[in-house]
Amino acid sequence: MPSRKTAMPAPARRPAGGAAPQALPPGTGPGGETHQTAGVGQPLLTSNQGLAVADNQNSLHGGYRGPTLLEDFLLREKITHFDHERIPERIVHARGSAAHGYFECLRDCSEWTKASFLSKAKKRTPVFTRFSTVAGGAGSVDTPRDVRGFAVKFYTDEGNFDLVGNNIPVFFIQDAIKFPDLIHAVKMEPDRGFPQAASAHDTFWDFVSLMPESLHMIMWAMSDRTIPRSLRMIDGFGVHTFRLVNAAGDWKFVKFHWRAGLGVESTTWDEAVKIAGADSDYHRRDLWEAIERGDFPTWELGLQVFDQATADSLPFDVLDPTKVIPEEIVPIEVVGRMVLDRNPSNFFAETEQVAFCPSHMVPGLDFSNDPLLQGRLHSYLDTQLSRLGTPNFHQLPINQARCPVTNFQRDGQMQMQVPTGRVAYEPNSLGSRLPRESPERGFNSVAVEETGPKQRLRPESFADHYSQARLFFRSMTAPEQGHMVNALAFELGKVETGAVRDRVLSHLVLIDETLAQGVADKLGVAPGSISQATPAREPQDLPPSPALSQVATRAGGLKGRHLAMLVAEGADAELVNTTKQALEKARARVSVIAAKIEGVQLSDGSLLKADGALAGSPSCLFGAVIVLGSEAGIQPLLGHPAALDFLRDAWRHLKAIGLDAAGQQLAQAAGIGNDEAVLMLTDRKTVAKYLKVAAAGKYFAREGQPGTDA
Ligand code: HDE
Repeated sequence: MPSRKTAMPAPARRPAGGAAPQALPPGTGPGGETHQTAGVGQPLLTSNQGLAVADNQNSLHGGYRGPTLLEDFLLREKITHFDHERIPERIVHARGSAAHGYFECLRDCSEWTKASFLSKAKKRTPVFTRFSTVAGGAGSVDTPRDVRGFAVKFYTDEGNFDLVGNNIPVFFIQDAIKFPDLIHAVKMEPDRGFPQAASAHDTFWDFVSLMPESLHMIMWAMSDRTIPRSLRMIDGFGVHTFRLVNAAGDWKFVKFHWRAGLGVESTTWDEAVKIAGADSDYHRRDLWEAIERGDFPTWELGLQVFDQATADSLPFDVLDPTKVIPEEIVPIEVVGRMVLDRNPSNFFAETEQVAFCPSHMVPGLDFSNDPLLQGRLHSYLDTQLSRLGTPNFHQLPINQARCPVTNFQRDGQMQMQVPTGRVAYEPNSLGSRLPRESPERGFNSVAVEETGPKQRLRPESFADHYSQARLFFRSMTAPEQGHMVNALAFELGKVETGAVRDRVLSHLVLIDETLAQGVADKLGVAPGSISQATPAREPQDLPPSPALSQVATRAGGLKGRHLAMLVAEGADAELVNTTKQALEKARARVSVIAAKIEGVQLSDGSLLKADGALAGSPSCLFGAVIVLGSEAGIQPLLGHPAALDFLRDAWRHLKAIGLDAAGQQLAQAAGIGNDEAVLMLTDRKTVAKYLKVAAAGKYFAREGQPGTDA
């Protein structure tokens, strides 16, 4: 039973002006709020010292309407805790969303590695995976054009292994010493504090135009990979070359790949921009809701394993993180899968406090000499000290290893354990059952030989900055190439300094003439006026790698996709139900959108509840759309800007559009065109046809038609 109480024993308030106190209505606080007190068996609200709190509504005042007293230790404890609720956000990858799950090994990998989590089929290892954007702050939107972080903490029975990767297999720079410069260039410009979460500004393009090693990554960044539809629809990559080591001590090189079970899917640029306004938490919400409804996202873990001889035969250096090894050269072996099946219980305690470090390693894996990786081995431990404030960050529940942690490290801020005994050093002879090193089971670095002078240099083998940028561009399908041209033109169109734009063009022309010309046209740069940069090494034509194209490799299907049915009053009940059932059978998620959130009445008089009101549910939020209504019911929507934009945007964003006769009236009013992805829905058969078209994803053949982005 809620019990209400007033703030003061004397239920009276003296209005300003000194008039007589007025009685408060019984059961309300002075602000009219209601609150509960503890009933039998209910937990008590306490202070952080366990003291039961009698009144959580009012601070302690000296006298009736008097000042708040310094004595109010409960007020001070609560406010002080609140004042310190934030910890420094990550300097990069501040905006993130995460989930728990497991990694399941699918095959015995002991020929390559002794890592226990890869030792036998069906072995499961718990994981916590955090996805992120790079440039924006923690409160920034989910859908800027940006690389996505893809960090997986494996809680293995031999200690934690963190695979801290991205959704793009290469990186902007080759040496860790350039990272602060890269990040300063892409973040908000320091004098003005904008733009937030955007690379489309002078300092970023100034930097990259002076650093041609970034060009391959720029090609990826300007592709559709950086505007994903969902975090469930991104691939992940370890980026660097690592090593696998087996029980005999033999090692091979390895590159890690995560492949999204749903395939890779992206929005268009205009869609991403509109989503940012319609739902700035779009990706976070999508991941959370999918897991809540049991639609667990999955990824395959693939390995590209190769030896030194293969590495030596490649026309680039495998230690250079700006290069991929095409799968056509070294195939990807699938060795496991990851399933994310549980949302965090507390965003701060888990998603915010999780501390990833590429230096968190397990026996059976080892680093390579990639100079970017080597720098990361320092940076992450250091940053955790600054963010979490103590070398004991590993004791936070989300960071704790799931195997025993026993050593002689002691004390420090926020020590949460109570170590016992007098021995806190090693070697020792005074205790029993104390932890001891193990040459057999412990982590051993591969004893590779290193020789040569100590010097600051970039190896000659890192000098080709254009060939793989070209390889990437030429491996894309025509629509993907078009999107890259548009993206570059958009970004450079935001650059104020002409010399920076020209310098970027001077690199693009070395990558591919049509790319450079396409961008130049959109910028209004006269043909023939593009100068050419001088490459450190002449680019080569490498064989294209169709596996790099997300369009060419799209598997199709509606599973896990979110579709919208905009339903107007009086829509045919049978058609609505048939369509909804067919979509659900295809394992899509369907949201009913109506002009009013309470829903609509269908032709048979039944009430169809809406999942979203039209005003807050623009079509950019969905993968494909349907509009159903009736002659009378559609009328109010024909002049409704949100309804017209619903279809105009669905058309512009290349979506499959299903319409009944009323829907067609709306389409006409919206002025959208007609093509093979705009389908008339009348019955089960036409619905089945629509499903097939929608399952194919975006209808790129529409691009260039009026109302779409050319
Ligand atoms: Fe990171 N990076 N990074 N990075 N990075 C951080 O660590 C850094 C790099 C990546 O969800 C920071 O805990 C340096 C490559 C992800 O918590 C910081 C260099 C790749 C995440 C840091 C790189 C990444 C981070 C910031 C160049 C892909 C988010 C907060 C040598 C392989 C992890 C933190 C999460 C986070 C430094 C380059 C991926 C500052 C110095 C390459 C996914 O330590």
